[in-house]
Amino acid sequence: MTRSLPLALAALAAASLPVLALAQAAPAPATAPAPAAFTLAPLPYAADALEPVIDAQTMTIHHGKHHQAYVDNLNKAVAADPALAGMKLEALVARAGTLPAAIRNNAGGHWNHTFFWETMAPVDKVGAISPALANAIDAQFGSMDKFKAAFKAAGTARFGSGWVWLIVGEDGKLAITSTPNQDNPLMDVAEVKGTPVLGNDVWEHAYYLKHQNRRGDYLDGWWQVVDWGKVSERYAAASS
Ligand code: MN3
Repeated sequence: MTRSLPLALAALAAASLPVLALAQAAPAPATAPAPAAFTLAPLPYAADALEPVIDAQTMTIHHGKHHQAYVDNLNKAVAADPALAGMKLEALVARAGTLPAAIRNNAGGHWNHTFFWETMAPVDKVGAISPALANAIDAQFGSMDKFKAAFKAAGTARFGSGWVWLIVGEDGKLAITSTPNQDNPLMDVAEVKGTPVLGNDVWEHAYYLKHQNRRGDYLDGWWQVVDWGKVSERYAAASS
């Protein structure tokens, strides 16, 4: 006697066999390879648009080689661990300390550089700072000049490679902080956590072709291409 399909399924379930096995018995449809989880967005301006503050060759190598490598290596690291499939970049960054170093470094590298490109604009296109952010900087640091001096001090004091940040801390106040390598203040491992509103890359690859060892010169000139309009938008979102 031939059993009906529902009965056969019930028998399979009763035997604790995975019902999925039935579906897998059918020929799998031909599918294209899954698209890479993460992709490199084009620069939001031409590679020479930040000249003379950041030279075109530095921009081209920094975006097309360094940032591309973080994206490629992040995709490889995620593909090697099925538990991470489909996770958003922000989720990987938030739990970086619990994940392999390849994820921490390359997810951080991808997030940080995307944030960095969007922090800047050509000198004649940077937006104005909002009164709310200008007032908060004055209240926290004394003045814009004092803030810039403290930001430069944190950037030059970072030993080796890393980043210097202006964040809205967990107390809602502005703070300057610095992270090593490709860590950032959103990571569970950050010494000082918060929401970045401004960040500068102090890896040598960000400035060496133009400034060689003079990181301070790079940090001084960089203010000319900081898009305070964008930074103010982030501040409004982080402090609302
Ligand atoms: Mn970099």
